[in-house]
Amino acid sequence: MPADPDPATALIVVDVQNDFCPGGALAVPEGDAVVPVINALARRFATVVLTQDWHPADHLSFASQHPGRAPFETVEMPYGPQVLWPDHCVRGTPGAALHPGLDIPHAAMIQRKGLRREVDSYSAFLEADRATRTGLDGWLAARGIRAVVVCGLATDFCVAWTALDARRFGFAAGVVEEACRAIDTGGSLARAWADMAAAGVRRIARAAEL
Ligand code: VGL
Ligand code: ZN
Repeated sequence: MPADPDPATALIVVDVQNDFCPGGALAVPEGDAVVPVINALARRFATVVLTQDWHPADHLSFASQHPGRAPFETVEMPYGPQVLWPDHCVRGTPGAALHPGLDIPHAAMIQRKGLRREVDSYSAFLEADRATRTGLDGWLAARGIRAVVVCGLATDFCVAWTALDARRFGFAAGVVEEACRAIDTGGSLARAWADMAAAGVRRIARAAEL
């Protein structure tokens, strides 16, 4: 059994929600396969944060809000390019609920994101306008956290953006590959790993290597 990460390292479990799992509105291939891996991983961390994609029903990241557009197309928003998605993780719906197999009773908080109609938020730290902070950076810093390990769904969107922003806010960051699954649209997965490498995010193939 590998040694536990030191207490200044937190685990961030990103968007392990029904809509990102098989049968969900924006199903990530094998998305539910991360659940047992993450349950075991979380037991090694004193500080665990969960995130939850939590959109209003008319969120502007939904293709349904853009007549003539289809899911996985890209549009220009005031803050830059935005991939359009199927309606997903509508706040309060079963699809937005955390996967029922997730078993992390000691998780300290749930960071919801994507609440404002006009602005998406892949990152748990900073919305897509790149200006609005969720407050997670301060929450972690106030608890003496200096490093984060990120896992969950999807590798190439919310996991990657969260890990990149962790670096931006001065945390050491790693991503556990076997505890993630990707959407991989338009080359997004390769780009995400390249961006993370450039930002100094550690790529950890297996939890046992932590
Ligand atoms: C996500 C697309 C849209 C994610 C969330 O959790 O990676 N991807 N909303
Ligand atoms: Zn979303």
